[in-house]
Amino acid sequence: MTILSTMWLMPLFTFIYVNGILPIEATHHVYRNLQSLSSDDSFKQPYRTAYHFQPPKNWINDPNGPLSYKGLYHLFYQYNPKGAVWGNIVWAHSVSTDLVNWTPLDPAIFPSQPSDINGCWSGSATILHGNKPAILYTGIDPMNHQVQNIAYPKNLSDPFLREWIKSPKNPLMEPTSENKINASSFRDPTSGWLGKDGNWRIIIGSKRNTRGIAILYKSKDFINWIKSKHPLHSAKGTGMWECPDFFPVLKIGRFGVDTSLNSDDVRHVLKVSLDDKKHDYYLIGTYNDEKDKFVPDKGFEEENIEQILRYDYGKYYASKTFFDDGKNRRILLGWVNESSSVADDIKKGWSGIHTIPRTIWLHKSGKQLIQWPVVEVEKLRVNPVKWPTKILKGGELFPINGVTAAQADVEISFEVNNIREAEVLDKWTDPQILCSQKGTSVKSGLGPFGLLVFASKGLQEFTSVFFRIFIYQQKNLVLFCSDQSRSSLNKDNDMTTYGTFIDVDILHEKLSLRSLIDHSVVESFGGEGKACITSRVYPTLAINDKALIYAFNNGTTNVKITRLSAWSMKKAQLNGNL
Ligand code: DQQ
Repeated sequence: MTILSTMWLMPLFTFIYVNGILPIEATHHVYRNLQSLSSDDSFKQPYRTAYHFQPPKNWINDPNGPLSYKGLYHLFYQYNPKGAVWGNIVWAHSVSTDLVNWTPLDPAIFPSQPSDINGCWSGSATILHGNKPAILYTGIDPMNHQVQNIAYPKNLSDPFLREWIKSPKNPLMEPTSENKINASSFRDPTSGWLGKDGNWRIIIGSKRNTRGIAILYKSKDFINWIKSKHPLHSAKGTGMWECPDFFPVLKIGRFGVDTSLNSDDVRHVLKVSLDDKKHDYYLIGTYNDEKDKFVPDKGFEEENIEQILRYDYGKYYASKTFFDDGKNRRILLGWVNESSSVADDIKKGWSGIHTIPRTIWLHKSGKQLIQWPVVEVEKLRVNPVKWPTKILKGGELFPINGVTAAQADVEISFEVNNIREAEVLDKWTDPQILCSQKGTSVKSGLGPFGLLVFASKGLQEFTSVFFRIFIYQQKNLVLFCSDQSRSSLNKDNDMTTYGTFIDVDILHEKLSLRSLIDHSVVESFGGEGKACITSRVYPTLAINDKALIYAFNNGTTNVKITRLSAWSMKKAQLNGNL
């Protein structure tokens, strides 16, 4: 039996009563009795990641305030210093020179003044004039109201930015009866951007009834903030907008740009983490900085939610970008929650990892973003394995030998010729449902073909990441899936199959897949970064050197592997691996 089924389970949006005063609306499951429970030290640790970010123990969630300063990357993150479930939240802090190897520092921001005494929740960093970083974050006050605070580095000549001091003017923004902001739905300030009028702007996530809102504030000095009459954007029926992010992307090219840039050369991206769906959705559109309005090309109100773009179609939430001015790129960081039971998280003593930081840019079509693991992660690659071009006949399965299969980076590309063999799809179906209905075992004309990872010798366990080609309305439609349904003999895990359609023209392009495999995570990039799916899996047999990887084709028609490159991955320095 899992703790999920015990009396400690409280529903999402739980109202907890602190000191008998007012409730906190929590966005995470709240298990009061487990918040300070230490782990079972005898538990073997097959699921700790070797190169995906995680601290040595305890719970983590959202990446906060990423920034680059004096040659160092700073990552802050929501952290429970006392246990493996959400609670006691502080801003933990790590630094890196390459976004791959991380050194831990002491927590940067923790409850210390009335305006954050009940918690230091998510927020963002902004580099102010004179290269001075500032952090805006949500504090939970003694009334359990969500308010916005500022903190500055104590010593700007310390590149580690170890100590942060809070303004005595906190809170800078708070819900009042005049501004009619909902005190339990007012959180996660973005990085600031400068308008042409010289004023800073930020947005803060909120909701009114079920309308999700990006509340806009403006300021001349980053201290005194005035709420704008109109939000930057809002959409009915979307619920609470957590961790909004708003930034420009160049119309052409891969370089990132400063968050304040607005010109004819850029489009703008608004990302919101929908609390009701627990997914990160993004809209591409135009930002008019005179009217302070963002108009998406395709918005939540015009489209079905399944047709709104997501950063990742797997387990992924509360992401945030920052502009890396040293390398002129925009970097995206995201939180990947566990898919194991709370009882198992308590046993292993930790919960939550981050994805490999991804560089993002606008695809030349202007219709979607492209994401690719930062190039620095390739420093971990060793012992390359390469295949010559290979035909993969229907029903064939080839082991990819020579790599440490539980800790690997695999790139594979397929060429598909007999397009007319593809299955006809009569009506549009939610791709995630299509992936789980058809899974890995249902054969079709073209597909499934792809990779089996974390496979045990007898295939009692495997996770498959694959493509399946359909003909829909006389055109090819490519389905990209990550099927966890056979990933573990331990059935206490969430084994939901994930999937999305992917915009690849298979008549003229190869169909590529890259998977970053790391003990309990498979982070996959389809179509050269057009779609990402991150899965958490907990095999019981296919662990460490017992894990295998295969290329497979379970369709009836041959496909050609035009490229297979695989590497074992070295361990990164992750705050002291256990
Ligand atoms: N996590 C934080 C909130 C945010 C949520 C609390 C998103 O600030 O809205 O840990 O995961």
